[in-house]
Formats: sequence, C-alpha cells, structure tokens
Amino acid sequence: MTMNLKSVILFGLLLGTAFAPARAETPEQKAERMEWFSRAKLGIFIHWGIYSTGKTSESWAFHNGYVSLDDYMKQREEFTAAEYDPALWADLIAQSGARYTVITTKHHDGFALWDTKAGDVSAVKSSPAGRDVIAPFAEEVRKRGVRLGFYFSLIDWPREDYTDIYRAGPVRYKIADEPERWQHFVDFNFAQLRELNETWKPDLYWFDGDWEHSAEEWRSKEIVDMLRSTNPGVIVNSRIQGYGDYATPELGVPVVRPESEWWETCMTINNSWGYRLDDDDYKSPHTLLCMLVDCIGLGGNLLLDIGPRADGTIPDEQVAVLKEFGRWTGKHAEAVYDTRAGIPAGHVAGYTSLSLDGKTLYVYLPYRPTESVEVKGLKSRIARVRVVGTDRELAWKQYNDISWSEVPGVYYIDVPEEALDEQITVLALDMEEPVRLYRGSGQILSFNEY
Ligand code: JFZ
Repeated sequence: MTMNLKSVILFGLLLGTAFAPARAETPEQKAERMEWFSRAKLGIFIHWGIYSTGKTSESWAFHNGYVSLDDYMKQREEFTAAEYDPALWADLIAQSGARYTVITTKHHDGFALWDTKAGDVSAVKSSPAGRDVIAPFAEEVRKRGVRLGFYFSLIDWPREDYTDIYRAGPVRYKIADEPERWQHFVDFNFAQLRELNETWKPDLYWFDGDWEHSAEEWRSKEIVDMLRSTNPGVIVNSRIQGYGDYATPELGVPVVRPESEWWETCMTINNSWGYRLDDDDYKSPHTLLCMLVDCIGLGGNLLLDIGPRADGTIPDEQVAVLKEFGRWTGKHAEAVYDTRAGIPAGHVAGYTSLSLDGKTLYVYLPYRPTESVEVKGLKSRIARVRVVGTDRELAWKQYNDISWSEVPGVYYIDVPEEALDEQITVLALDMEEPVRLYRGSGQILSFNEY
C-alpha cells in the first residue's frame, strides 16, 4: 500500500493524539470550573494556629526576630481548642452569606491543623488540642453547602530541610549544594498535600509563600497536576509561581478593574490575620461592606479574614461583623450573587454592578443621599427603579433629554429617608434593554429646537 499525503497526515495526527499529554483545558472548560467562584463574591478566611494565643503575629514574629523560635513554638501549649465548636463556626460562615471559606491548614511555622502522617508538628501530636481540627470543620462546612478552601503555606521555616532566601541570619543551605536535602522537603510538601487532597478533595487551595522559591524549586506544575489528577475541579489561587487560576491583588481593593477575569482581594477584619490581644482596631461593618461591593463592582470576590482564639472561641467583634454581613447579604442577595462587574466610575456617585443579562444596573449607595441620586451617560432607558430587598419603587425624572443629541439626558432618582438601609442602600435600575453607555466628552449643539 502506498501512503499518499493525506494518509501520512492522518497517521501523524493519530500518533500525535496517542502520545500527546493530557489536553490543555479550553477557555470554556475553565469558565465552567470557575463558575461557582465567580458567583460566590464573599468568602471567609480563617487564620488559626499556635499564634492564636494572641501574643504574636502568625509565623512572622520568629522569622523577623521579635521572639525566638523556641518561645514562638511554646505557644502550641496553649492551643487547646477547648471551646472549639465547628458547627457554630460553619453556621456563622454560612449565615454571613459567604459561599466559600478558606482555613489555614498550615502556616509558615509548619504547625499542621490536621492529623498529618507526613510530619511530627501538628494539632494532634504537638498541642493539648490532641485532635484533628480540620476534619470536623470540613464536615460542618460542607453540610451547609459552603465550598471548602485550604490555605497551605509552601514555606515551612522551622524545618531543617527547608531553606529560604530572606532569613535574618546565614542561609541554612543552598539548594544547588544539597539538592537531596531540598528534595526531601519537596517530598514532605507533596506528602502533606496528598493527604489533604485525598482526604477532603477541597474546592480550592490558597497557596502562600511562593515568593521564596521558583516554580521549578517548588515543583509548582507537578503540585497542581498532582492535585488535579484526583480532584479535577479544584481551583488554585495565584500564589504558586504562575500556575494558579485567579489573581490576588495586593494591598486591598484595586482601583481599576483587574485584567484577570477572576480575582479575589483578601482582607483583615482589623489589622491582623490571626487573633491579637492588642489589636482592637476593628473595621466597621460599613467599611467592610463597602469593600465587598467595591469588589463586586470590579468583578471580583472579597475574602474576609477572621482570627479565632487558641481555645476556639471567636471574638464578639468578629461575630458581630459576620452577623451584619449576613443581614445585609440576605436582604440584598439579588444584587450580590448573580451579578457581574458594573459600569466604569463617573456615571453615578456609588459602586455599581450589572445583572447577568445586563438589563439591571445595581447602584450601591454607601452614603445617605440628599434629595436625589444623579445617573448620567445612560443611553438605554430606565423602565423602573426599585429599592433592593424591599417592595418599594422610586420616582425619577430626566433632565436634558434632547432627542437629536447623542448625549443622553441625566436621571435624578428620588431616594427618601425611609428607603435607606442602615449600611448600604441598593437601587435596581431595570432598563428597557441591556445597559448601553455614553462615554464621550460632550457634544457641541449647533441649534436649539425651541
Ligand atoms: C501572607 C502571609 O505571609 C501572611 O502571614 C498571611 O497569611 C497572609 C494572608 O498571606 O502574606 C501576604 C502575602 C502576599 C500578600 C499579602 C499578604 N499580597 O500579595 O498582598
């Protein structure tokens, strides 16, 4: 049989398919995998570990030399989890309106909160808690339909087989000099991750500390491939040297919309990640809700952090914030979950988002308006204005609606005192068609029609 060009190509294609590595995900497949995340909007982050005595910062205290490693690690004697009530934690999280939660399974200090077989430093083996505190949390969270995320520090500073680049003293060792020693550490990280992945198949991993080594050194690609091989839908944050699924903007809520389609801002509830005895500088529910709607309006999520105490109790101030979040997100659910990024700033004094069909413009008012709220540059016409979470409709009027001008008239919506929410009032502007905007800088009118 002679092979013509066609059959050569066909044969080549068949060979290629047989030997090609697992096919890369298409953008549609990724969008499907990210679906729950893009609708979640709010997650609750939990920093819990031996630092939850409140006496030191999480891990950084010994790294930066504020306390010795020994004194820092002694805090494990106070990690009792005596009042730990995972059902209560899960209730508070679910009631806050969060659709996912991310808990520290291990911070940079290496203290594992689950019953790890791969190492000796854990809540089970090295603290009076004497038990796996992740297992019951995972169960209670899932019972309530909340997605489960694991924070995992790639860094493990105290380990002798770990080496880092920023330590105050001499560098422990160079990977190039002792590749087997580093490999031993990498094997340990893999073993721990395999335990977490196989036991709980979490919905999300929140890696941290990637800045100390390259993707090659961490084996980032292999880590993600390993996790996906038995947990294919899992979502991975960005802090794993280039192999993550979404962006984590630094230092708070971004000012302009991030380029990444999926992103999340993590935020402290006061000024600390873990519980601190000396930090009572709590952000108010109003401030934190503004951050939430700011994230929603820019197309991202807010991951709000709480820091329970070493005994498992959650400080009252933190509980109060979660409860107020619950009241507000419950009342305004329509304008929280099934929304996408809003319109650019400048059209209205407030944050905005859009319904998925683009026909409703949500306006979040972080202030009490005087008389009316002005909305300009809307080419599509308003059909109705509602106050979300109530059955109230609002009156509006339009000025300067000149039929032959491409510059649309300006809307003024009456917002009476009685319509206001204690925190953030949300207006729903139902439009006659999907929102279209005028984005110009004005037009010179050459004649008047009157
Ligand atoms: C890391 C940790 O070092 C810290 O202790 C805490 O767990 C926090 C959530 O994550 O610190 C970072 C790292 C990167 C950024 C912020 C805090 N960042 O990119 O904005």
